[in-house]
Amino acid sequence: MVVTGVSASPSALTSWHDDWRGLRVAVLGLGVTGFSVADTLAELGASVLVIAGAHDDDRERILEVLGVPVVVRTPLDVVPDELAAFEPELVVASPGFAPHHPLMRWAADRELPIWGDIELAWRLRDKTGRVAEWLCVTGTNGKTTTTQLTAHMLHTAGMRAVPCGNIGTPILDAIRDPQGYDVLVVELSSYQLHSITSVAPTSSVVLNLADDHLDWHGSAEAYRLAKGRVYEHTRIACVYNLADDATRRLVEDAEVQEGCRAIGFGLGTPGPSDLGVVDGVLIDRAFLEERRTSALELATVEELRAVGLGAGHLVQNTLAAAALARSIGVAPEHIHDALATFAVDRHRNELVGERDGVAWVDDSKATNAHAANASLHAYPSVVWVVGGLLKGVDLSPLVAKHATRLRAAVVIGADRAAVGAAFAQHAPDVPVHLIDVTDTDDVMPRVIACAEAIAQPGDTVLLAPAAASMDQFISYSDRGQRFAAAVRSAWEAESHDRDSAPEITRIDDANRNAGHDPDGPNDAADH
Ligand code: UMA
Repeated sequence: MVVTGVSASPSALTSWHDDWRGLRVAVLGLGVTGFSVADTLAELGASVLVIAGAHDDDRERILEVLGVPVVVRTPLDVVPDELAAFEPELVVASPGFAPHHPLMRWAADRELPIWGDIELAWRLRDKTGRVAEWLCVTGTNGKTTTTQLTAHMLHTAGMRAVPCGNIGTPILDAIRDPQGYDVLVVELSSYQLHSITSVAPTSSVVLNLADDHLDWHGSAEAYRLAKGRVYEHTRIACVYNLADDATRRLVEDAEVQEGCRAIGFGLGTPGPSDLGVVDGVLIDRAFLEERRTSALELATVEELRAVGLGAGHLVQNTLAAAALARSIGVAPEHIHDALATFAVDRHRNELVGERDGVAWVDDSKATNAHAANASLHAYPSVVWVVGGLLKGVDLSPLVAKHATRLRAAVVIGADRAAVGAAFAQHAPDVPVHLIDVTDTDDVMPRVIACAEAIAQPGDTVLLAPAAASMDQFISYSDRGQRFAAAVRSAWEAESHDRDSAPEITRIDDANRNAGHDPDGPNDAADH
Protein backbone atom coordinates (compact mmCIF):
# COMPACT_ATOMS: atom_id res chain seq x y z
CA MET A 1 0.00 0.00 0.00
CA VAL A 2 1.52 3.32 -1.07
CA VAL A 3 0.84 6.52 0.82
CA THR A 4 0.99 9.86 -0.90
CA GLY A 5 1.25 13.04 1.07
CA VAL A 6 1.39 15.24 -2.00
CA SER A 7 -1.58 17.38 -2.90
CA ALA A 8 -0.26 19.05 -6.04
CA SER A 9 0.38 17.27 -9.36
CA PRO A 10 4.06 17.04 -10.37
CA SER A 11 3.66 19.77 -13.01
CA ALA A 12 2.74 22.27 -10.25
CA LEU A 13 5.97 21.60 -8.36
CA THR A 14 8.31 24.39 -9.45
CA SER A 15 10.45 25.16 -6.40
CA TRP A 16 12.82 23.42 -4.02
CA HIS A 17 10.62 24.83 -1.26
CA ASP A 18 7.39 23.23 -2.58
CA ASP A 19 6.07 20.16 -0.82
CA TRP A 20 7.55 17.14 -2.62
CA ARG A 21 6.89 14.81 0.30
CA GLY A 22 5.24 11.53 -0.57
CA LEU A 23 5.33 12.12 -4.34
CA ARG A 24 5.85 8.70 -5.91
CA VAL A 25 8.72 8.98 -8.37
CA ALA A 26 10.21 6.16 -10.44
CA VAL A 27 13.83 6.93 -11.30
CA LEU A 28 15.14 5.06 -14.35
CA GLY A 29 18.87 4.33 -14.30
CA LEU A 30 21.52 4.11 -11.62
CA GLY A 31 24.39 5.89 -13.36
CA VAL A 32 25.53 9.36 -12.28
CA THR A 33 22.18 10.85 -13.31
CA GLY A 34 19.88 8.30 -11.68
CA PHE A 35 21.83 8.40 -8.46
CA SER A 36 21.79 12.21 -8.23
CA VAL A 37 18.05 12.25 -8.97
CA ALA A 38 17.21 9.60 -6.36
CA ASP A 39 19.44 11.25 -3.77
CA THR A 40 17.87 14.67 -4.36
CA LEU A 41 14.28 13.44 -4.30
CA ALA A 42 14.94 11.42 -1.14
CA GLU A 43 16.25 14.62 0.49
CA LEU A 44 12.99 16.33 -0.51
CA GLY A 45 10.96 13.58 1.11
CA ALA A 46 9.59 12.04 -2.08
CA SER A 47 8.87 8.32 -2.23
CA VAL A 48 11.45 6.99 -4.71
CA LEU A 49 11.89 3.69 -6.54
CA VAL A 50 15.01 3.22 -8.68
CA ILE A 51 14.92 0.83 -11.65
CA ALA A 52 18.21 -0.06 -13.33
CA GLY A 53 19.64 -2.43 -15.91
CA ALA A 54 22.84 -3.12 -13.96
CA HIS A 55 24.04 -3.21 -10.38
CA ASP A 56 26.18 -0.54 -8.77
CA ASP A 57 27.09 -1.79 -5.33
CA ASP A 58 28.34 1.52 -3.89
CA ARG A 59 25.32 3.51 -5.02
CA GLU A 60 22.90 0.78 -3.93
CA ARG A 61 24.47 0.77 -0.46
CA ILE A 62 24.01 4.52 -0.08
CA LEU A 63 20.44 4.41 -1.36
CA GLU A 64 19.66 1.62 1.07
CA VAL A 65 20.74 3.90 3.92
CA LEU A 66 18.49 6.63 2.47
CA GLY A 67 15.58 4.18 2.37
CA VAL A 68 15.37 4.14 -1.44
CA PRO A 69 14.64 0.69 -2.90
CA VAL A 70 16.46 -0.36 -6.08
CA VAL A 71 15.21 -2.94 -8.57
CA VAL A 72 17.77 -4.31 -11.03
CA ARG A 73 16.86 -6.42 -14.07
CA THR A 74 19.46 -7.45 -16.62
CA PRO A 75 18.45 -7.01 -19.33
CA LEU A 76 15.91 -4.38 -18.46
CA ASP A 77 13.51 -5.06 -21.30
CA VAL A 78 10.15 -5.64 -19.60
CA VAL A 79 8.37 -3.60 -16.94
CA PRO A 80 9.27 -5.06 -13.53
CA ASP A 81 6.29 -5.99 -11.35
CA GLU A 82 7.66 -3.72 -8.63
CA LEU A 83 7.34 -0.70 -10.95
CA ALA A 84 3.74 -1.45 -11.87
CA ALA A 85 2.85 -2.02 -8.19
CA PHE A 86 4.54 1.26 -7.22
CA GLU A 87 2.10 3.26 -9.41
CA PRO A 88 4.44 6.23 -9.93
CA GLU A 89 3.03 9.73 -10.35
CA LEU A 90 6.21 10.89 -12.08
CA VAL A 91 9.05 9.21 -13.96
CA VAL A 92 12.52 10.76 -14.06
CA ALA A 93 14.58 8.98 -16.70
CA SER A 94 18.35 8.96 -17.19
CA PRO A 95 19.45 10.22 -20.62
CA GLY A 96 20.43 6.75 -21.84
CA PHE A 97 16.75 5.66 -21.88
CA ALA A 98 15.49 6.22 -25.44
CA PRO A 99 11.82 7.09 -25.99
CA HIS A 100 11.22 3.67 -27.52
CA HIS A 101 12.58 1.81 -24.45
CA PRO A 102 9.81 -0.51 -23.12
CA LEU A 103 9.73 1.30 -19.74
CA MET A 104 9.44 4.69 -21.43
CA ARG A 105 6.61 3.40 -23.61
CA TRP A 106 4.90 2.01 -20.53
CA ALA A 107 5.08 5.41 -18.83
CA ALA A 108 3.95 7.26 -21.97
CA ASP A 109 0.99 4.88 -22.42
CA ARG A 110 -0.10 5.79 -18.88
CA GLU A 111 0.34 9.50 -19.67
CA LEU A 112 2.74 9.85 -16.78
CA PRO A 113 4.90 12.96 -16.82
CA ILE A 114 8.42 11.92 -17.90
CA TRP A 115 11.21 14.32 -16.90
CA GLY A 116 14.95 14.18 -17.11
CA ASP A 117 17.34 15.50 -14.48
CA ILE A 118 17.60 18.83 -16.33
CA GLU A 119 13.87 19.53 -16.05
CA LEU A 120 13.94 18.53 -12.38
CA ALA A 121 16.97 20.76 -11.76
CA TRP A 122 15.25 23.75 -13.36
CA ARG A 123 12.34 23.35 -10.96
CA LEU A 124 14.71 23.06 -7.99
CA ARG A 125 17.06 25.89 -8.93
CA ASP A 126 16.01 28.13 -6.03
CA LYS A 127 17.44 25.93 -3.27
CA THR A 128 19.77 28.70 -2.11
CA GLY A 129 19.02 32.42 -2.25
CA ARG A 130 21.59 32.68 -5.05
CA VAL A 131 19.62 31.52 -8.11
CA ALA A 132 22.08 30.90 -10.95
CA GLU A 133 21.83 32.08 -14.53
CA TRP A 134 21.86 29.14 -16.96
CA LEU A 135 24.08 29.30 -20.05
CA CYS A 136 23.17 26.24 -22.12
CA VAL A 137 25.48 24.65 -24.69
CA THR A 138 24.60 21.99 -27.24
CA GLY A 139 25.62 20.95 -30.75
CA THR A 140 26.92 17.81 -32.41
CA ASN A 141 30.55 18.67 -31.71
CA GLY A 142 32.57 21.02 -29.56
CA LYS A 143 30.12 21.08 -26.61
CA THR A 144 32.66 20.17 -23.97
CA THR A 145 35.36 22.58 -25.15
CA THR A 146 32.84 25.42 -25.43
CA THR A 147 31.39 24.66 -22.00
CA GLN A 148 34.85 24.63 -20.44
CA LEU A 149 35.89 27.80 -22.25
CA THR A 150 32.75 29.61 -21.12
CA ALA A 151 33.20 28.56 -17.50
CA HIS A 152 36.86 29.61 -17.62
CA MET A 153 35.90 33.04 -18.94
CA LEU A 154 33.36 33.46 -16.12
CA HIS A 155 35.89 32.35 -13.50
CA THR A 156 38.41 34.82 -14.86
CA ALA A 157 35.78 37.54 -14.49
CA GLY A 158 35.41 36.58 -10.82
CA MET A 159 32.05 34.84 -11.09
CA ARG A 160 31.17 31.68 -9.19
CA ALA A 161 30.37 29.37 -12.09
CA VAL A 162 30.43 25.62 -12.76
CA PRO A 163 30.40 23.50 -15.91
CA CYS A 164 27.84 20.72 -15.49
CA GLY A 165 25.39 18.40 -17.26
CA ASN A 166 26.55 16.12 -20.07
CA ILE A 167 30.15 17.18 -19.36
CA GLY A 168 30.07 14.74 -16.44
CA THR A 169 28.98 16.55 -13.25
CA PRO A 170 25.24 15.95 -12.87
CA ILE A 171 23.38 19.23 -12.78
CA LEU A 172 21.62 18.32 -9.53
CA ASP A 173 25.00 18.22 -7.78
CA ALA A 174 25.48 21.86 -8.82
CA ILE A 175 21.95 22.78 -7.77
CA ARG A 176 22.48 21.30 -4.30
CA ASP A 177 25.77 23.10 -3.68
CA PRO A 178 25.24 24.86 -0.33
CA GLN A 179 26.80 28.15 -1.47
CA GLY A 180 24.98 28.27 -4.79
CA TYR A 181 26.43 29.60 -8.05
CA ASP A 182 26.16 32.81 -10.08
CA VAL A 183 26.12 30.81 -13.31
CA LEU A 184 25.67 27.20 -14.38
CA VAL A 185 27.27 26.46 -17.76
CA VAL A 186 25.15 23.50 -18.77
CA GLU A 187 26.37 21.12 -21.48
CA LEU A 188 23.28 19.41 -22.86
CA SER A 189 23.08 16.30 -25.02
CA SER A 190 20.19 15.74 -27.39
CA TYR A 191 19.00 13.03 -24.98
CA GLN A 192 18.73 15.54 -22.17
CA LEU A 193 17.10 18.19 -24.36
CA HIS A 194 14.44 15.76 -25.55
CA SER A 195 12.67 15.84 -22.19
CA ILE A 196 12.90 19.50 -21.12
CA THR A 197 9.79 21.67 -21.17
CA SER A 198 10.11 24.55 -18.70
CA VAL A 199 13.84 25.40 -18.82
CA ALA A 200 14.40 29.09 -19.72
CA PRO A 201 18.13 29.68 -20.29
CA THR A 202 19.69 33.09 -19.93
CA SER A 203 21.54 32.41 -23.19
CA SER A 204 21.92 29.30 -25.31
CA VAL A 205 23.88 27.97 -28.28
CA VAL A 206 23.65 25.18 -30.85
CA LEU A 207 27.23 24.99 -32.11
CA ASN A 208 26.57 22.89 -35.20
CA LEU A 209 24.28 20.16 -36.40
CA ALA A 210 25.08 16.86 -38.13
CA ASP A 211 23.51 13.42 -37.90
CA ASP A 212 24.22 11.66 -34.62
CA HIS A 213 22.43 9.36 -32.17
CA LEU A 214 19.88 8.37 -34.83
CA ASP A 215 19.15 5.06 -33.10
CA TRP A 216 18.11 6.89 -29.90
CA HIS A 217 16.00 9.58 -31.58
CA GLY A 218 14.59 7.47 -34.40
CA SER A 219 15.28 10.05 -37.15
CA ALA A 220 17.50 12.98 -38.10
CA GLU A 221 14.50 15.29 -37.79
CA ALA A 222 13.76 14.17 -34.22
CA TYR A 223 17.43 14.75 -33.35
CA ARG A 224 17.33 18.23 -34.92
CA LEU A 225 14.18 19.14 -33.03
CA ALA A 226 15.67 17.95 -29.74
CA LYS A 227 18.72 20.17 -30.27
CA GLY A 228 16.48 23.13 -31.09
CA ARG A 229 14.80 22.89 -27.69
CA VAL A 230 17.83 24.54 -26.14
CA TYR A 231 16.68 27.87 -27.59
CA GLU A 232 13.12 27.65 -26.19
CA HIS A 233 12.30 30.40 -23.66
CA THR A 234 15.82 31.90 -23.91
CA ARG A 235 15.95 35.35 -22.32
CA ILE A 236 19.01 37.26 -23.60
CA ALA A 237 20.83 35.64 -26.52
CA CYS A 238 20.30 32.69 -28.89
CA VAL A 239 23.79 32.12 -30.27
CA TYR A 240 24.08 30.31 -33.62
CA ASN A 241 26.70 29.28 -36.18
CA LEU A 242 26.82 31.51 -39.27
CA ALA A 243 28.39 28.64 -41.23
CA ASP A 244 25.62 26.20 -40.31
CA ASP A 245 22.26 27.36 -41.56
CA ALA A 246 20.42 24.64 -39.66
CA THR A 247 21.36 26.33 -36.37
CA ARG A 248 19.94 29.67 -37.57
CA ARG A 249 16.67 27.98 -38.57
CA LEU A 250 16.38 26.47 -35.10
CA VAL A 251 16.64 29.98 -33.63
CA GLU A 252 13.96 31.23 -36.00
CA ASP A 253 11.63 28.40 -35.01
CA ALA A 254 12.09 28.87 -31.25
CA GLU A 255 9.68 30.60 -28.88
CA VAL A 256 11.97 32.97 -27.00
CA GLN A 257 11.39 35.67 -24.42
CA GLU A 258 10.62 39.25 -25.37
CA GLY A 259 13.83 41.12 -26.25
CA CYS A 260 15.98 38.01 -26.77
CA ARG A 261 18.54 38.55 -29.57
CA ALA A 262 19.94 36.19 -32.24
CA ILE A 263 23.74 36.38 -32.19
CA GLY A 264 25.82 34.75 -34.95
CA PHE A 265 29.42 33.57 -34.76
CA GLY A 266 31.74 32.70 -37.63
CA LEU A 267 35.25 32.81 -39.03
CA GLY A 268 34.56 35.73 -41.41
CA THR A 269 33.95 39.46 -40.95
CA PRO A 270 31.05 39.83 -38.51
CA GLY A 271 27.95 41.87 -39.17
CA PRO A 272 26.31 43.90 -36.39
CA SER A 273 25.03 41.35 -33.81
CA ASP A 274 27.77 38.84 -34.70
CA LEU A 275 31.14 37.74 -33.40
CA GLY A 276 33.79 36.97 -36.01
CA VAL A 277 37.37 37.31 -37.23
CA VAL A 278 38.99 40.20 -39.11
CA ASP A 279 42.67 40.05 -40.12
CA GLY A 280 43.41 37.36 -37.55
CA VAL A 281 41.64 39.20 -34.71
CA LEU A 282 38.54 37.82 -32.95
CA ILE A 283 36.04 40.62 -32.52
CA ASP A 284 32.67 41.23 -30.91
CA ARG A 285 30.21 43.29 -32.92
CA ALA A 286 27.21 42.22 -30.89
CA PHE A 287 27.50 43.35 -27.31
CA LEU A 288 28.25 47.06 -27.63
CA GLU A 289 26.03 50.07 -28.26
CA GLU A 290 27.89 51.38 -31.32
CA ARG A 291 27.90 48.04 -33.15
CA ARG A 292 26.97 49.60 -36.49
CA THR A 293 30.27 51.47 -36.59
CA SER A 294 32.68 49.73 -34.23
CA ALA A 295 33.72 46.46 -32.64
CA LEU A 296 35.59 45.14 -29.61
CA GLU A 297 38.80 43.13 -29.87
CA LEU A 298 38.81 39.88 -27.85
CA ALA A 299 42.01 38.05 -28.86
CA THR A 300 44.10 37.14 -31.88
CA VAL A 301 44.16 33.79 -33.68
CA GLU A 302 47.91 33.76 -32.95
CA GLU A 303 47.16 33.93 -29.23
CA LEU A 304 44.67 31.08 -29.58
CA ARG A 305 47.26 29.02 -31.44
CA ALA A 306 49.61 29.38 -28.49
CA VAL A 307 47.13 27.55 -26.23
CA GLY A 308 46.13 24.91 -28.79
CA LEU A 309 42.91 26.64 -29.93
CA GLY A 310 44.13 27.71 -33.38
CA ALA A 311 42.21 25.19 -35.57
CA GLY A 312 39.12 26.58 -37.30
CA HIS A 313 36.56 24.59 -35.33
CA LEU A 314 38.21 25.63 -32.05
CA VAL A 315 38.15 29.29 -33.06
CA GLN A 316 34.41 28.81 -33.65
CA ASN A 317 34.00 27.25 -30.19
CA THR A 318 35.92 30.17 -28.71
CA LEU A 319 33.66 32.71 -30.41
CA ALA A 320 30.55 30.87 -29.20
CA ALA A 321 31.86 30.80 -25.63
CA ALA A 322 32.75 34.49 -25.85
CA ALA A 323 29.22 35.26 -27.06
CA LEU A 324 27.70 33.47 -24.07
CA ALA A 325 30.06 35.19 -21.64
CA ARG A 326 29.56 38.61 -23.23
CA SER A 327 25.77 38.13 -23.07
CA ILE A 328 25.97 38.26 -19.29
CA GLY A 329 28.42 41.12 -19.14
CA VAL A 330 31.90 39.54 -19.03
CA ALA A 331 34.36 42.24 -20.14
CA PRO A 332 36.51 41.74 -23.28
CA GLU A 333 39.72 41.95 -21.22
CA HIS A 334 38.54 39.06 -19.01
CA ILE A 335 37.84 37.00 -22.12
CA HIS A 336 41.31 37.85 -23.39
CA ASP A 337 42.95 36.86 -20.10
CA ALA A 338 40.92 33.64 -19.92
CA LEU A 339 42.05 32.59 -23.38
CA ALA A 340 45.70 33.12 -22.48
CA THR A 341 45.41 30.64 -19.61
CA PHE A 342 43.11 28.00 -21.08
CA ALA A 343 44.27 24.37 -21.19
CA VAL A 344 42.75 22.23 -23.95
CA ASP A 345 41.24 18.92 -22.88
CA ARG A 346 42.85 15.53 -23.33
CA HIS A 347 42.07 13.22 -26.26
CA ARG A 348 41.19 16.03 -28.68
CA ASN A 349 43.69 16.01 -31.50
CA GLU A 350 46.37 15.34 -28.94
CA LEU A 351 49.81 14.63 -30.41
CA VAL A 352 51.09 11.44 -28.75
CA GLY A 353 54.45 11.75 -30.48
CA GLU A 354 56.37 11.70 -33.74
CA ARG A 355 58.84 9.10 -34.87
CA ASP A 356 60.49 8.29 -38.17
CA GLY A 357 58.48 11.07 -39.81
CA VAL A 358 55.12 9.66 -38.68
CA ALA A 359 52.87 11.62 -36.29
CA TRP A 360 50.60 9.68 -33.91
CA VAL A 361 47.48 11.63 -32.92
CA ASP A 362 44.82 10.76 -30.34
CA ASP A 363 41.44 12.26 -31.22
CA SER A 364 39.48 9.59 -29.37
CA LYS A 365 36.93 12.27 -28.52
CA ALA A 366 35.83 12.13 -32.18
CA THR A 367 32.92 9.84 -31.30
CA ASN A 368 30.86 10.66 -34.39
CA ALA A 369 31.27 11.27 -38.10
CA HIS A 370 31.10 15.06 -37.81
CA ALA A 371 34.00 15.25 -35.35
CA ALA A 372 36.05 12.72 -37.30
CA ASN A 373 35.42 14.76 -40.44
CA ALA A 374 36.95 17.88 -38.84
CA SER A 375 39.87 15.82 -37.65
CA LEU A 376 40.56 14.11 -41.00
CA HIS A 377 40.53 17.50 -42.73
CA ALA A 378 43.50 18.59 -40.64
CA TYR A 379 45.98 16.00 -42.05
CA PRO A 380 47.03 15.41 -45.67
CA SER A 381 47.94 11.72 -45.47
CA VAL A 382 46.34 9.52 -42.85
CA VAL A 383 46.38 5.99 -41.51
CA TRP A 384 42.92 6.17 -40.01
CA VAL A 385 42.04 4.17 -36.89
CA VAL A 386 38.25 4.03 -37.11
CA GLY A 387 35.26 2.17 -35.71
CA GLY A 388 33.48 1.21 -32.51
CA LEU A 389 29.75 1.49 -31.88
CA LEU A 390 28.27 3.34 -34.83
CA LYS A 391 24.95 4.18 -33.11
CA GLY A 392 23.02 3.70 -36.36
CA VAL A 393 25.11 6.17 -38.36
CA ASP A 394 26.35 5.23 -41.84
CA LEU A 395 30.03 6.19 -42.34
CA SER A 396 29.81 5.96 -46.16
CA PRO A 397 29.77 9.75 -46.82
CA LEU A 398 32.79 10.25 -44.56
CA VAL A 399 34.71 7.39 -46.18
CA ALA A 400 33.91 8.64 -49.69
CA LYS A 401 34.89 12.22 -48.82
CA HIS A 402 38.30 11.40 -47.39
CA ALA A 403 39.28 8.38 -49.52
CA THR A 404 42.03 10.29 -51.33
CA ARG A 405 43.83 11.31 -48.13
CA LEU A 406 43.82 7.82 -46.64
CA ARG A 407 46.94 5.63 -46.77
CA ALA A 408 44.91 2.86 -45.10
CA ALA A 409 42.20 2.19 -42.52
CA VAL A 410 42.65 0.17 -39.36
CA VAL A 411 39.18 -0.83 -38.21
CA ILE A 412 38.24 -1.59 -34.60
CA GLY A 413 35.01 -2.19 -32.74
CA ALA A 414 31.81 -4.16 -32.76
CA ASP A 415 30.55 -2.61 -35.99
CA ARG A 416 33.73 -3.26 -38.00
CA ALA A 417 31.91 -5.26 -40.68
CA ALA A 418 29.73 -2.21 -41.45
CA VAL A 419 32.81 0.03 -41.58
CA GLY A 420 34.58 -2.46 -43.87
CA ALA A 421 31.53 -2.52 -46.14
CA ALA A 422 31.54 1.30 -46.40
CA PHE A 423 35.18 1.14 -47.57
CA ALA A 424 34.50 -1.67 -50.02
CA GLN A 425 31.78 0.38 -51.63
CA HIS A 426 33.14 3.94 -51.44
CA ALA A 427 36.93 3.62 -51.22
CA PRO A 428 37.83 0.26 -52.78
CA ASP A 429 41.46 1.33 -53.32
CA VAL A 430 42.12 2.07 -49.66
CA PRO A 431 43.65 -0.95 -47.87
CA VAL A 432 41.47 -1.94 -44.89
CA HIS A 433 42.72 -3.93 -41.91
CA LEU A 434 40.10 -5.32 -39.53
CA ILE A 435 41.36 -5.82 -35.97
CA ASP A 436 39.53 -9.01 -35.04
CA VAL A 437 40.18 -9.30 -31.31
CA THR A 438 37.81 -9.67 -28.39
CA ASP A 439 40.08 -8.88 -25.44
CA THR A 440 40.21 -5.11 -24.72
CA ASP A 441 43.88 -5.33 -23.72
CA ASP A 442 44.81 -6.63 -27.17
CA VAL A 443 43.03 -4.04 -29.32
CA MET A 444 45.42 -1.09 -29.27
CA PRO A 445 48.69 -3.08 -29.36
CA ARG A 446 47.36 -4.79 -32.50
CA VAL A 447 46.27 -1.46 -33.95
CA ILE A 448 49.70 0.08 -33.38
CA ALA A 449 51.57 -2.89 -34.85
CA CYS A 450 49.33 -2.79 -37.90
CA ALA A 451 49.58 1.00 -38.38
CA GLU A 452 53.36 0.99 -37.91
CA ALA A 453 53.78 -1.50 -40.69
CA ILE A 454 51.76 0.68 -43.07
CA ALA A 455 52.64 4.30 -42.21
CA GLN A 456 55.16 6.20 -44.36
CA PRO A 457 57.14 9.34 -43.45
CA GLY A 458 54.78 12.32 -43.66
CA ASP A 459 51.74 10.28 -42.59
CA THR A 460 49.61 10.80 -39.50
CA VAL A 461 48.26 7.78 -37.68
CA LEU A 462 45.00 9.24 -36.49
CA LEU A 463 42.71 7.71 -33.87
CA ALA A 464 39.43 9.46 -34.80
CA PRO A 465 36.98 6.57 -34.55
CA ALA A 466 33.73 8.32 -35.62
CA ALA A 467 32.03 5.96 -33.19
CA ALA A 468 31.31 5.46 -29.51
CA SER A 469 33.78 3.46 -27.46
CA MET A 470 31.63 1.45 -25.07
CA ASP A 471 31.74 -1.81 -27.04
CA GLN A 472 35.45 -2.32 -26.29
CA PHE A 473 36.46 0.39 -23.81
CA ILE A 474 35.12 2.05 -20.68
CA SER A 475 34.94 5.46 -22.37
CA TYR A 476 36.53 7.56 -25.08
CA SER A 477 39.24 8.62 -22.62
CA ASP A 478 40.03 4.98 -21.83
CA ARG A 479 40.26 4.34 -25.59
CA GLY A 480 42.61 7.33 -26.05
CA GLN A 481 44.77 6.41 -23.08
CA ARG A 482 45.17 2.85 -24.31
CA PHE A 483 46.10 4.12 -27.79
CA ALA A 484 48.80 6.43 -26.39
CA ALA A 485 50.08 3.76 -24.00
CA ALA A 486 50.35 1.20 -26.80
CA VAL A 487 52.27 3.68 -29.00
CA ARG A 488 54.72 4.37 -26.18
CA SER A 489 55.25 0.78 -25.26
CA ALA A 490 55.84 -0.15 -28.92
CA TRP A 491 58.50 2.58 -29.09
CA GLU A 492 60.09 1.48 -25.85
CA ALA A 493 60.28 -2.10 -27.07
CA GLU A 494 61.82 -0.92 -30.35
CA SER A 495 64.41 1.30 -28.73
CA HIS A 496 65.31 -1.57 -26.44
CA ASP A 497 65.79 -3.75 -29.51
CA ARG A 498 67.84 -1.02 -31.18
CA ASP A 499 70.03 -0.61 -28.07
CA SER A 500 70.71 -4.27 -27.54
CA ALA A 501 71.25 -5.32 -31.16
CA PRO A 502 74.85 -5.18 -32.41
CA GLU A 503 75.41 -2.45 -34.96
CA ILE A 504 75.64 -4.01 -38.37
CA THR A 505 77.63 -2.32 -41.12
CA ARG A 506 76.89 -3.70 -44.51
CA ILE A 507 79.92 -4.62 -46.63
CA ASP A 508 78.91 -2.21 -49.38
CA ASP A 509 78.61 0.64 -46.88
CA ALA A 510 82.00 -0.20 -45.36
CA ASN A 511 83.66 -0.05 -48.73
CA ARG A 512 81.92 3.20 -49.61
CA ASN A 513 82.92 4.73 -46.27
CA ALA A 514 86.53 3.63 -46.77
CA GLY A 515 86.69 5.60 -49.98
CA HIS A 516 84.66 8.75 -49.17
CA ASP A 517 84.23 9.42 -45.47
CA PRO A 518 87.33 10.97 -43.88
CA ASP A 519 85.87 10.45 -40.37
CA GLY A 520 84.65 6.94 -41.11
CA PRO A 521 85.62 3.86 -39.08
CA ASN A 522 88.16 2.68 -41.69
CA ASP A 523 89.84 6.06 -42.00
CA ALA A 524 92.80 5.34 -39.74
CA ALA A 525 93.49 1.93 -41.31
CA ASP A 526 93.69 3.47 -44.77
CA HIS A 527 96.39 5.84 -43.71
N1 UMA B 1 20.20 2.09 -18.44
C1 UMA B 1 19.43 0.99 -18.73
N2 UMA B 1 18.89 0.87 -19.97
C2 UMA B 1 19.08 1.82 -20.93
C3 UMA B 1 19.88 2.95 -20.64
C4 UMA B 1 20.43 3.06 -19.38
O1 UMA B 1 19.23 0.12 -17.90
O2 UMA B 1 18.54 1.67 -22.04
C5 UMA B 1 20.75 2.22 -17.09
C6 UMA B 1 22.10 1.58 -16.87
O3 UMA B 1 22.01 0.27 -16.43
C7 UMA B 1 22.68 2.47 -15.77
C8 UMA B 1 22.14 3.83 -16.11
O4 UMA B 1 20.96 3.60 -16.85
O5 UMA B 1 22.13 2.11 -14.53
C9 UMA B 1 23.10 4.69 -16.89
O6 UMA B 1 22.43 5.86 -17.27
P1 UMA B 1 22.87 6.70 -18.53
O7 UMA B 1 23.27 5.77 -19.65
O8 UMA B 1 21.78 7.65 -18.83
O9 UMA B 1 24.22 7.44 -18.07
P2 UMA B 1 24.60 8.32 -16.82
O10 UMA B 1 25.65 7.58 -16.06
O11 UMA B 1 23.46 8.81 -16.05
O12 UMA B 1 25.36 9.53 -17.57
C10 UMA B 1 24.59 10.50 -18.28
C11 UMA B 1 25.23 10.77 -19.63
N3 UMA B 1 25.28 9.52 -20.40
C12 UMA B 1 24.53 9.34 -21.48
O13 UMA B 1 23.83 10.20 -21.94
C13 UMA B 1 24.62 8.01 -22.17
C14 UMA B 1 26.62 11.34 -19.46
O14 UMA B 1 27.11 11.73 -20.74
C15 UMA B 1 26.53 12.60 -18.60
O15 UMA B 1 27.86 13.06 -18.36
C16 UMA B 1 25.84 12.31 -17.30
O16 UMA B 1 24.54 11.73 -17.54
C17 UMA B 1 25.61 13.60 -16.46
O17 UMA B 1 24.70 14.46 -17.11
C18 UMA B 1 28.09 10.86 -21.35
C19 UMA B 1 27.75 10.61 -22.80
O18 UMA B 1 28.27 9.66 -23.37
C20 UMA B 1 29.47 11.52 -21.31
N4 UMA B 1 26.87 11.41 -23.43
C21 UMA B 1 26.54 11.25 -24.82
C22 UMA B 1 27.47 12.09 -25.70
O19 UMA B 1 28.08 13.04 -25.19
O20 UMA B 1 27.53 11.79 -26.91
C23 UMA B 1 25.11 11.71 -25.04
